[in-house]
Amino acid sequence: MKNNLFLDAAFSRPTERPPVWMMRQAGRFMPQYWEIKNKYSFLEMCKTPEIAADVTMLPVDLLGIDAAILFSDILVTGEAMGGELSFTQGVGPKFANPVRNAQDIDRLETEVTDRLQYVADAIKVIQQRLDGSIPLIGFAGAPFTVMSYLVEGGSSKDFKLTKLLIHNHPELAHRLLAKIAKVTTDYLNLQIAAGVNALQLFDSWALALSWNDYQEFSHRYNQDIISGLNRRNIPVISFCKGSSVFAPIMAEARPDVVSIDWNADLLNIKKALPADIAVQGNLDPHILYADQPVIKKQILRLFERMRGEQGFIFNLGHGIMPDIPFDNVKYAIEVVKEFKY
Ligand code: 1CP
Repeated sequence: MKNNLFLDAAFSRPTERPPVWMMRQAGRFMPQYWEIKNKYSFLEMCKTPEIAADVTMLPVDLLGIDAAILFSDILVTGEAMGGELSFTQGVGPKFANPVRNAQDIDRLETEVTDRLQYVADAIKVIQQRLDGSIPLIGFAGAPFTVMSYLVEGGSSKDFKLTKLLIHNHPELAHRLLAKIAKVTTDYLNLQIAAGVNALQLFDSWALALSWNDYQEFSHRYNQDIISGLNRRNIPVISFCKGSSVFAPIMAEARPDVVSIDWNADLLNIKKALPADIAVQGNLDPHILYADQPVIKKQILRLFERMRGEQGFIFNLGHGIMPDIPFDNVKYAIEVVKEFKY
């Protein structure tokens, strides 16, 4: 790898500056994304390896980040299991056949890696394009977060149906979570076999859970997935919103990196974790709406706080919002790249 900063930091080795990539870096805040999006549906983009590769490469070419992330979505596992998935502009993801009872759960299939072969094909095209310049991060949704979309039938603010399922019918929730976890483990191993250099597990909506429910309905399954990966030399990043609170539990699943939302002081979190677990984060993405001197000040404040620490990857506490100015994202990356420990 010509640029090893990301992998070094992920494995808690020293780096000359923090590496940088951003969640949702291959997306809607880029005018160039819309040039492609206006011609194809979102799922067509994901399922056509050349197009998925084109979009993956946008932030590589235009922003100069230290790691690329596969262009896809966390819900492709739910679709492969039998969910009728669509994405509508302004509405977001929808499953037309939500999973609400034992029959629905039993109908979901678990031997589905063939249906996800298009992702392996995209990874191969992307690696040809990257040509050893920077690492490629693959990813999947964590079972709890994917379950929430399957059960609600789409996005949710309060996860009411998902919570009713786990509280009234925990045995059904566990059956569903175990099925998703099996598919997710196979899917991430498929991505490793196809050539990704790192993996991130996205449990975006774990923050909806209490401490006990997080352990029972999220952490257990993430742990099963992480321990089932053929992960030699492939760092695994565990992300959730809620990580400011859940980080010590997340660390028990033994990822290489825990990705932290913006509520916590990153150094305090790092110090509370085992020394060989790196942290990723944790700028509030809303800072990227602010004036550029503010962006610079906030990034440098984080870096001063983390000075002297090994195992720190700069990222946002969650993804870039679609209406964040492109120039501000570009500026933030320049600020990171000028910094020296
Ligand atoms: O209409 C469009 O242009 C589609 C918008 C879009 C994009 C660009 C969606 C629909 N997904 C994506 C790409 C995507 N999603 C990536 C690509 C790589 C990157 O640049 O980071 C990744 C990693 C994801 C993961 C994802 N999808 C998550 C986890 C991360 C997070 O942001 O919390 C979640 C929760 C989703 C669901 C999803 N897919 C798309 C939308 C709009 C949503 C969120 C909807 C909601 O709020 O529930």
